[in-house]
Amino acid sequence: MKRRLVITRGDSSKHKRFDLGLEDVLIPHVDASKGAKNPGVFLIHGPDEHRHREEEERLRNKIRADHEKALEEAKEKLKKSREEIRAEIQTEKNKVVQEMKTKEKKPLPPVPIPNLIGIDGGDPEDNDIRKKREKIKEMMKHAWDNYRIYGWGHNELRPIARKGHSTNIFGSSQMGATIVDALDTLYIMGLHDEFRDGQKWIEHNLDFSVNSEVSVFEVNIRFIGGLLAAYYLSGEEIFKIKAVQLAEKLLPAFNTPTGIPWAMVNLKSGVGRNWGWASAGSSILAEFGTLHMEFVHLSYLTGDPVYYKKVMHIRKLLQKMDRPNGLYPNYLNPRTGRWGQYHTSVGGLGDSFYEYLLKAWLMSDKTDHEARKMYDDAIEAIEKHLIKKSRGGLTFIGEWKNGHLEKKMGHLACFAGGMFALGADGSRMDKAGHYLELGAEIARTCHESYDRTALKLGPESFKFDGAVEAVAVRQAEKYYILRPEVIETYWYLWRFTHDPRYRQWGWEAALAIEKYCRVSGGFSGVKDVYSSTPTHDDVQQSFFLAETLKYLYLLFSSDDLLPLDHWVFNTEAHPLPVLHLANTTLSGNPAVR
Ligand code: DMJ
Repeated sequence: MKRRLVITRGDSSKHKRFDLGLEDVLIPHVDASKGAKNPGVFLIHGPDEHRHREEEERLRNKIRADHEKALEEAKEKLKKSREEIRAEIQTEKNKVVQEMKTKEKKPLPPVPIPNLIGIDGGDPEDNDIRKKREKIKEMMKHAWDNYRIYGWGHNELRPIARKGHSTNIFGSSQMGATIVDALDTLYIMGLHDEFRDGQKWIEHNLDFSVNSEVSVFEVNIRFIGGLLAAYYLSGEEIFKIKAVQLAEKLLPAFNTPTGIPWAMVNLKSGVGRNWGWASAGSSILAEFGTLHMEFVHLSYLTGDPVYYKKVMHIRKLLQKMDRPNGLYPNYLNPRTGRWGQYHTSVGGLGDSFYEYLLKAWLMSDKTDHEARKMYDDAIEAIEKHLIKKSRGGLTFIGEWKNGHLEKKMGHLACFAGGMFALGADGSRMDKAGHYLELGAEIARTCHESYDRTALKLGPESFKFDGAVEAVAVRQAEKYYILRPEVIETYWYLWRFTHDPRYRQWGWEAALAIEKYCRVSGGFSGVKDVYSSTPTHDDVQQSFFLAETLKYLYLLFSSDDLLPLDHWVFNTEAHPLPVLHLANTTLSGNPAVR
């Protein structure tokens, strides 16, 4: 069936013209009369006590009803014999394989590439800044060259053992994650020989017909994001082709009763499942909520609305759900469409979902008002319930767990400083100044978490508890794995304020990485940032090349390199161009295909 997806500007009534092909998702009716105690109760703050008690009661009843329903389903399942369950799984598998086989193979249509502005250059005028930028480029060379020698084709590098490394997110095959993740950083740094080397490997070796179970989220942000960015920057068709091939392999992950994708999918069989550790078989908000940017670009480049429909379906479903205190819980069951454990965080498990709401709006040339509204609503609830000031005056973002606020902030949550700054312009009731200030406060807190360590590198998470401020308490939280979020926030704040402190803080971090993480075979994470004699974890993460070094390089570049009104960075720092879609189809071609 030929379909046309029309994106219109401004007038929200015209949004009805979107042909999303959405299926109705039934959110179960809750019988509030059934009772018994339930542990997952929320504390609700505010002036109207009575209303809050009612709300609390309603939530209790809902949680109770959800639990009862889940119990019933489990009982039903147990009634079936092992053979019946096996047969059901096999039927599902066959269906997926069949769908994949019969899928029509279409050549990719030529589409006009959006206006690509600022894809190279960025030479700073100041000599000192130029030298710093050169140093970051040298660090990139060191990371890449050692991966090239000791880890080529493997997903990541063990810089001390000098061999390849991988984790379960990449599945069991060698997919060259570091190559794909690093390409655009190489490109903007002008490391063209290295870029071409990577391109050749992708052309000849990157194969997705492997019997390997990968993380849908990770593969999307690192591989599809990385390939799309490399395509836009270089114009080399091979990257687009590979991105689309891989995306097709991810589609079976969406074959769930609700359309909320599984966390993992087997690239060969198409069979999906969720992480065993995720609450009650749930999918994770930051995973299924971090597909939008890449999937919209895939539909744009292929003219095939399938990708767009998948992510818009997720959005529609989320819009229909109840949100306790306006907050999105991190877990959602893809079979039942019900929330799992009520845990909300702006760090791990939640983070990039919020980021992608904002970036969907930015990427649509600020025409996707629905996404902007969801972002504004979400951050208002976050600010009300999760953002607090410590005794010492540091603003932090806590986590909402089982009805109370845990005063703990993850390194991952530090990206939010940049997000608040990026979303300041266009904020509701013109609170731009407020959000820029909030972003700056988060940047200061995260800088403190670095400054209060022996290595001047931040821990994985830090607490605010009495006299403890921005410091990790448990041994298991003291590591630094070359993560980018704090530097990412410095960069956004630098772009919006040009306050020299952000370059200074970024440089402090770069020097600390150089001093404590650099080894002769590359760069390694460290196990305890409070110990002045660091122990290395012997992993050079692919995001170190994709994000940490890219954000540092941009921090010491002039603003005309990848300007933010033309580019939107995905959550793995892969730049994708703003799509000016008004009065055109998603394929970029005004004609119906
Ligand atoms: C990256 O893979 C992405 O930034 C993701 O969104 C979460 N964190 C890692 C790096 O820390």
